[in-house]
Amino acid sequence: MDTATGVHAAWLPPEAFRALGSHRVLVRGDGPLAVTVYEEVARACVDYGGRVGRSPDAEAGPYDLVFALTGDVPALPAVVDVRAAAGAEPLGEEGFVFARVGGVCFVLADAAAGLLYGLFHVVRLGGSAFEGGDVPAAAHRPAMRTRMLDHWDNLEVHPVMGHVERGYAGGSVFWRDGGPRGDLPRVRAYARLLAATGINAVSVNNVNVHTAETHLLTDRLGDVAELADVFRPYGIRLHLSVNFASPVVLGALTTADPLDGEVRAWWAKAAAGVYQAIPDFGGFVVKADSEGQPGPFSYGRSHADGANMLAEALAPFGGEVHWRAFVYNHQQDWRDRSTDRARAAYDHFAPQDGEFAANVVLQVKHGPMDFQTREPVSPVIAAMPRTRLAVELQVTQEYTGQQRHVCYLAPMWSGVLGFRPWGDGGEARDVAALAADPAAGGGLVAVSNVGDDPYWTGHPLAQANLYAFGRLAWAPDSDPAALLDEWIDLTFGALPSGDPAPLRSTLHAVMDGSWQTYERYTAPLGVGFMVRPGHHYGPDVDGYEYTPWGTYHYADRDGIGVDRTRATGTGYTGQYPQPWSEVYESAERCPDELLLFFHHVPYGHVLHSGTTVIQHIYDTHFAGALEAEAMRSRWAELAGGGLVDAALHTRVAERLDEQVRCAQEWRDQVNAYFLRKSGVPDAHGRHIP
Ligand code: GCW
Repeated sequence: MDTATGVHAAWLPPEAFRALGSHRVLVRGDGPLAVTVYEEVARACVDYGGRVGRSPDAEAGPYDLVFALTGDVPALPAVVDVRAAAGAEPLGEEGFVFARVGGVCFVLADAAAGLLYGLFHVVRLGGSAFEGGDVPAAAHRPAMRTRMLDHWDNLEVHPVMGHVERGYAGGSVFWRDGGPRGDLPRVRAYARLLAATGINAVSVNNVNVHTAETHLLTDRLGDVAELADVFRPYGIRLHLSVNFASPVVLGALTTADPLDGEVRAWWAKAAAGVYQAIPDFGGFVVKADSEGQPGPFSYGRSHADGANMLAEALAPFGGEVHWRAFVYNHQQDWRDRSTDRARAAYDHFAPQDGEFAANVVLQVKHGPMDFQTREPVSPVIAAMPRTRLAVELQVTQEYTGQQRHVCYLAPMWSGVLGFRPWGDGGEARDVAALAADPAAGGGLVAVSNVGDDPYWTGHPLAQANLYAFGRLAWAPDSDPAALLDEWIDLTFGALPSGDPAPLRSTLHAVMDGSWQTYERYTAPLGVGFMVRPGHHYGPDVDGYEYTPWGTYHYADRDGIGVDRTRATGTGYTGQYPQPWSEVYESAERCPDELLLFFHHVPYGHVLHSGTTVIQHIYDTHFAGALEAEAMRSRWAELAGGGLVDAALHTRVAERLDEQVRCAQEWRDQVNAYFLRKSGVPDAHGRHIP
């Protein structure tokens, strides 16, 4: 536990700074970010006996590591050719060059943010930064301009959704009892953890903006400014979720019509007020006309009308609108087979491509439904070349075990980011490239999994998801297993035993495949949901089957799945470009893991894997539950070995007990359900209740 905050140090324990803090370090540069770098190094030097200086005077003697801005002639070594390392592209506000020449390491950047990211690069390198021969200068730049975490935090405990909507790590780190929580050291520790992964934007309140939160925009702005002051030294810009009906809710006007002159003037004034309090404010996040939130539809206006009005208010100050594309009919009649929720975002937004202002970012969930364990990539991402798009992921584990189950999500995200909407031919760009595009990209966003829990994330191993998200936003082609190693090295690097190998192999065994294990014991073959309605934890196969939410599996005695084909179904497959529109259309060509998302097939349908759908359901559910047991046994072997802190070990062990129990519940409910529906026995004669 960190002594200043009383919470777990996560991936920045003092030991992670050992190498840095035991050398002679020069930190140049002015402004709050350079001061942050200096303070980080100074603290590490106090801990580990190194020395930090601000000016390269001869008396201070030689340095082992130099942080300097490229314009800083006195500190800049002629030996490092920054421009050659950077190549044709500028380093940018956040990029840096790292090199080692003649035994001295250099972190050089055009702006202080680059020094900050370079600092954490050196921290990740650990002792190896200072060992060996010369390292040629190499440029490091973030792939995504915006790397953002959204909090779904309420100011007070909501009667249904709690303090943090879909939060599984206690209360909010920002708010309590309707006002600021007041624990700024913890907020600072959080900002620091995020900066170390590369995050540069945070939104501090729920996208479902209730009354108290609506006031953050105006009379409660001071509370937001206070948080912005804490995030600023770590290069993180604050964003606010705003209520589209603010002009009405805050009592000033009788309409929130985006084309009304008074409404526009109201927002312009509100934005000016925000920038007066927070000059580097990032912008607004908006959930409009979605799940009951107000929006432009009430006034017969379009999403573009609504978003552009807010964009106009923010534009003079350089702010952006993150307008969410999560729009669908949540009051659907389940009897109506023609409405398909998966179609909704594309149907609403694709026709408006080109209509959004330059400072509007359309924030699109990675899949067409809602953060399920397995979904195809949203077709919206390829459908709007003239709109800036951000891809939204969910670090909080709403549908993936709610931080009671180990579910390392980086492999899933990596698959999303590497998906090529146009296949391998022609314009073979992947999702990451689209989100990162300098002109049309809006970056990568995720819903945070953090709360006021002493381990930040409830499940200590869920910290790895937060870490990996930030790193993937910086470098989307990172290998998820390598990111796990980074996280292990930083978090558990300084083991009392001195040998991280047994812990490392255990963590890989438990975590690497945990997302697929989770998939095996939950909803099969991409069909999704089957969770308990409302809170979304644990199995309930028909829980959403006869509800208005548009989340159905259509299982009957003969088969299961949603027919989303053009030929006989909802036509959703037509929202994809080639080749996927053809691949998904065909039950023969569709990848097994998405078969039931796209097709309704008989239980006897044979998968590419060679087994039938019904046998696949039995096999995966038996296997998934066994894998959960194996994860628990593997973790138990660490007990008492001194490789991890005893309290942390116990916390994980307890959660693994729950994971095993829940996985068995999933196995039994799903298998029993399909045995009863289909009447087809398990080919291996295993017990199905
Ligand atoms: O995943 C769903 C959640 C809602 C959430 C919504 C959204 C904030 O169940 O709780 O609301 O998505 O993304 O807006």
